[in-house]
Amino acid sequence: VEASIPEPQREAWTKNEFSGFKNKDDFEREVVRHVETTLARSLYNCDQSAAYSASSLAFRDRLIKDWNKTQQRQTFADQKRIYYLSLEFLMGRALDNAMLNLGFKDVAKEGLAELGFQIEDIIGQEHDAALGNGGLGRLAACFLDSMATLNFSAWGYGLRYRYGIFKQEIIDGYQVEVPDYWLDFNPWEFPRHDVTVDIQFYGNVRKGENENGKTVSIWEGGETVTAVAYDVPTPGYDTPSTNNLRLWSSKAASGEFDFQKFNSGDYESSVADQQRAETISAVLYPNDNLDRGKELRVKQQYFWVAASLYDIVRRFKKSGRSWNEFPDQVAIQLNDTHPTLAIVELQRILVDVEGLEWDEAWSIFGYTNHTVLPEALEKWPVGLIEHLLPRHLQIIYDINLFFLQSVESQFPGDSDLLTRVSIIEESQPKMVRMAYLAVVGSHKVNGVAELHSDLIKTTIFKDFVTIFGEDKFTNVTNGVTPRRWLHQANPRLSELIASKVGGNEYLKDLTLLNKLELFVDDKEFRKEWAEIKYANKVRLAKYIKSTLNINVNPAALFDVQVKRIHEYKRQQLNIYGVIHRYLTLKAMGPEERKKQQPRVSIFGGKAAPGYWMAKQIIHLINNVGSVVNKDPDIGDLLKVIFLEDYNVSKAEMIIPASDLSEHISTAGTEASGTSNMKFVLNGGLIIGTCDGANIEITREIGQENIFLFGVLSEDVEDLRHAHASKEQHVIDPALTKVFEAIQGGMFGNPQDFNAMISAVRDHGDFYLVSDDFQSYIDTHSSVDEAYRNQEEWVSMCIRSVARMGFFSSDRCINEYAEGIWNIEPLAV
Ligand code: CJB
Repeated sequence: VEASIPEPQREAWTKNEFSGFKNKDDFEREVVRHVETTLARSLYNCDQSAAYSASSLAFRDRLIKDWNKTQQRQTFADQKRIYYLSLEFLMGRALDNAMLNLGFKDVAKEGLAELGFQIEDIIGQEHDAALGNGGLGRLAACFLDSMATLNFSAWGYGLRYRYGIFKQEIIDGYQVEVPDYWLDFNPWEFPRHDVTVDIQFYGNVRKGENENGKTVSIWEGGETVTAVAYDVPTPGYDTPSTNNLRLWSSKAASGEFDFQKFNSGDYESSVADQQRAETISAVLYPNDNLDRGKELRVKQQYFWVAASLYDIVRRFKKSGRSWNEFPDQVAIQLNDTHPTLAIVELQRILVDVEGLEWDEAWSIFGYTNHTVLPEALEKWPVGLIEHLLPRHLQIIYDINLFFLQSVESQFPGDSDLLTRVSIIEESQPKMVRMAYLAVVGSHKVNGVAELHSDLIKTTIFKDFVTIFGEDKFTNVTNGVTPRRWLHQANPRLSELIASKVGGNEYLKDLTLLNKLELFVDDKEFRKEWAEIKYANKVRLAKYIKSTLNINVNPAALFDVQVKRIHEYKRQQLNIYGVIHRYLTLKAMGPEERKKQQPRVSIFGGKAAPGYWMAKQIIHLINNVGSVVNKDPDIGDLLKVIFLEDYNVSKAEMIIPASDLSEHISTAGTEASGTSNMKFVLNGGLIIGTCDGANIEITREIGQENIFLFGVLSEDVEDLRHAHASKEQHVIDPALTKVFEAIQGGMFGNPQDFNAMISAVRDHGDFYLVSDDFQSYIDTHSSVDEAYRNQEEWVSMCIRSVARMGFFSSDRCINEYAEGIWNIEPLAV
């Protein structure tokens, strides 16, 4: 407000307002201008990378205009805002997305062609923004797209990691991690060096008076690190709404760069202080579904949460409202437990800084749980929190005390219950249970698919359902944005669909896909559909040829499993199934072999660097590939491919090329899965277990259109017990043959795979690989048979796509808005 231009001078502004390009000629002019001025190059040295940079800058100019207008509109409307706190945003590439959401891809295509470039090459220059591990981070990115598209006043808050998820290289069949330094040139962020927050760590707490003479806790001393805001505009589709993703970067606080040391010649240690501050936002922890309890991680969490809350409170206070209106203006969604300290930090701000009463507890927070795996549930040692955030530990104790008192009055004398639900685990050392803190401090807790939301109520949060009642716990089944995962990833299919369902409107109302049912029996339509799938497979085959020098036949059935490598996701089951297929083919005579369905088994995904078993799985897949792919008896009948460095932009190429995808987690372990939705939306079928969103996908598309197998989640406990009680687990005979082949050295040094086999044979087969093996391979035989009837297969695919309307992330966001955030969209 202070710096706003006085009325008389405003005309000079409005008449000179920059409006960005509106047509091809404008676009070309902007690209040339950026090449010549921003990049200081010319037509004599403009390579693809420069053309990418200049195109991105031209689009960025437009985006930031829309961004500014959106922010002004939101400030003016002064309605409730939603803040989505996520430690991961797996955005992928931005240029293609900006072109499509703004509706200027055709303009850019023609313009670039006239300037001498092919648009695909230019799009391909962009480095993915890979600030996430997997499903959780990509979900946050889909949600940003939906929130902008639906015109919600929404901000994302995250960390600006200098290094995103590592780049994976495969060397001699092993995963090698290489740092992903992605910030060299990033046109999509706006540094806001004027938007900073000083964040405190360590120090101690004493009682003292605040400005109004009230006795409060005062946290002082320790060290200070500065958070600097970087803003990333996130455009909606076919709307001028462009929301903000604010990412915090850490740097030494200005007072911290020790001029004393600097001047006295101790330059090194002064720079070391600076580097220590920068370390906080330096690297994304590369674990998926695993908590490693590292001190730097909790520092990251507090740094990000404290900066974000400061920002949120600052914005709220600017509106001049009184505190009791805070819950009408602010909703905060906690993406997993990573931001749970926000609950504690808000309490500190209100009580210690603002001098409000403890009991003014507000229903600001919603908490989304993404996993029931015990190894993924965050716990921090009490001693660590006490050292790092002494005041916060006191507040956690107070929250726990009030909570336990209310439990005691509700269930007098039940000391077991008190022990079970206490936010502090009385272990050695004592731990803070972050999920419990999140449940106690939120007004709604949701799971991400029906089965998962039921499971959290009957397992990890059972006692909390007894205490708080059913209503606090709810379900919001995940979804994906059809803009990126159909329109952008599969433009030809998107166009074909649009031609049948009344244009591109379906990208904003995915239920319109149901109109496709009318064309299931249309021969011409089916033919076009099949041609598009084939073309997508040809493209992937070329990519495989160019990166791995392996020829795969695009007419073969492409069977894909791409996701993080994890025992619970069971890539081991898949590769054992592949070995079984190989042994079966080898045992056949040439005539019989000829009758078999050719297959390409495609794997991709990263293992956490410290997850040894996951790395062995990658190694086995590669070793199997190197034997099978050069076996002359086998030829095109089976190829085994491991695609290096799976990420969002590769997903956009791989998913549209799949005939069959694998979602085969042990029942009850995969909270939802979201790639299952993307694969079906792109006209592929699923082989899967009764787990996560597979169950709801089945309900929507019909069980005749999905290949389900395996034990049910309600039987998993009993089976595990049964295994544990036996000396030696009796293994499925077909799987035994597979193990014999591995141990006979067919796929390299058998020692390398002892642990994998032993997990099944000697350690209780926790993931039930043997229990599910026979039904898995039988179901694959059904897939082969179904694929032989191409007409019917394509019909199944079309029918499935027609019934996928439910799985748009727009539907999710509307459910959150209505059931959790209590917020309305802002009319444009
Ligand atoms: N998820 O990606 C992660 N990381 C975690 O640490 C915990 C869960 C995944 O979240 C997705 C989005 O909700 C789910 O679809 C997926 O099943 C789950 O594993």
